[in-house]
Amino acid sequence: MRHFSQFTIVAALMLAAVPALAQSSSVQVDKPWAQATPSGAKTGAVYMTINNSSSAADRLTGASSDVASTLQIHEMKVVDGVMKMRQIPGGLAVPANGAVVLKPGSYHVMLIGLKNPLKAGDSFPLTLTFEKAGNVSITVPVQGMGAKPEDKSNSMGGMKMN
Ligand SMILES: [Cu+2]
Repeated sequence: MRHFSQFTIVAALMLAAVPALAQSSSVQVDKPWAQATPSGAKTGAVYMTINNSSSAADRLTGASSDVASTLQIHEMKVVDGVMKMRQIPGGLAVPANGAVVLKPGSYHVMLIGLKNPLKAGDSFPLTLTFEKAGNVSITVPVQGMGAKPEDKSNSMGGMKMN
């Protein structure tokens, strides 16, 4: 029955591949982190790298988390010599087969109306909403004030898909 057993192995391999396909998403979030905030602070910021493995561009249109009353997608720009930040109209573009980096002094997810200060060593859940990829839930670790993300070796931060 050699022929039959070879078929069985092939069928088993095909079945094993199904769960992996079901969980794949075009958007993956790498190294999310938030900066610790001083006590009394009402705002904070979240940074990350968003990778898009799809051949179609996507767009980060919103975010939600229990740690703050409002979350906005912001950019920072120097206008007339002054660093200003504003909400990005229509959301943040994530290029096809590319990535966008959210980092201090640039793009970030703004936490407005923080309920408690963000303490280094803590982490909190956050859900990102993409135009095409839908909701992506991540866990955001909080790093000390002045922390550089390159110095830390945070893993995927407990990423999972909705
Ligand atoms: Cu901001």
